[in-house]
Amino acid sequence: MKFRTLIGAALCAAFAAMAPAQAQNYKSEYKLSIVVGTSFPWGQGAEIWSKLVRERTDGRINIKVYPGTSLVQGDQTREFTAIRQGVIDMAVGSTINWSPQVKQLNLFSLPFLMPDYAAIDALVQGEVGKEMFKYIEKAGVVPLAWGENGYRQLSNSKHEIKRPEDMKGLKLRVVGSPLYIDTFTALGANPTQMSWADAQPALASGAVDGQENPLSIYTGSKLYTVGQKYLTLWNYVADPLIFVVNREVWNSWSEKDREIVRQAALDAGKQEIVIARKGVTPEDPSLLKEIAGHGVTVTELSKADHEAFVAATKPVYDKWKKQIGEDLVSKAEKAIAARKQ
Ligand code: X2X
Repeated sequence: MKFRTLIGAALCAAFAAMAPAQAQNYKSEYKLSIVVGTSFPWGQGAEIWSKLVRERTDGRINIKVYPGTSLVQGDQTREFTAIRQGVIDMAVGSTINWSPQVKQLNLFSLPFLMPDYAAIDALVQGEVGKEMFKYIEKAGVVPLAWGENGYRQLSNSKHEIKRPEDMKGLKLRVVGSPLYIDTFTALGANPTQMSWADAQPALASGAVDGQENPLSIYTGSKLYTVGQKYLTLWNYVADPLIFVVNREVWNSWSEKDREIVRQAALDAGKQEIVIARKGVTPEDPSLLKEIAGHGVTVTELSKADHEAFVAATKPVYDKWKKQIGEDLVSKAEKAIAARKQ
């Protein structure tokens, strides 16, 4: 009895000695960056990840979500560099925003590459997704799981868009990859690149006529209240999200905690994709009904009109296929052709 107590006391002392050592390596708070707010599917994914990690590590890893890319003053194209440098510890980020640093991520922005959700899944959940993670690792950041922002649809304040001709001269805000400038220039529009933080006041003041974003962002930001009354559903690109951690932070965690954070990212990503697709699929168009209820003209393309957009952007696709890497793009095309529908 006495011997057992002694051993017990010794063990307690040993653990007590270890605990502060671990606590010293761990920060009291890990900063997680996202572009939009926590009410959006994207933000909910970040919150789910944080919550799962806190619960499963008994509070050892405490994540705080920073919306609005506030850790880089809203400049979302600098987010990836800030993660690499440790200004940001973790993020759930868009492939578009990180494409200036990881050029292969432009794959998802190739116009009309992914015709349906099965095509997105075939890429991110397959070999292409694995290869993409290697490029991100190589760029100095630890990728863990995929999520989804969604199919990006076109809105504007001027008139209905059915054909490329309808885009002529429209001043459109686009995200920070030169591929978007090329795509919208090819369509005859007048694209201008700005952060999402700057885009919202620019839309409200009429400094720009339109923008492109997933419907969850269009409705979540109430863009119909700033004159964005024409919405074209053209599914021209979709941006996946990626759950990542700064490499030094990753290395500072115990093996067990890394596994917890990875599994929590996979679980949160899976849940986030379900949330992101809610109301915007052919099976469940409830969000579209809500949008139309705000007096928005919602336009779906006929097959011929769709083909006109594909043809107008084909030179951009071909140019960027080379820049992204022909092998990678060909692999993606094959994965999509072979997808289960
Ligand atoms: O800036 C955008 O349009 C947004 C919010 O969708 C991204 O961060 C890619």
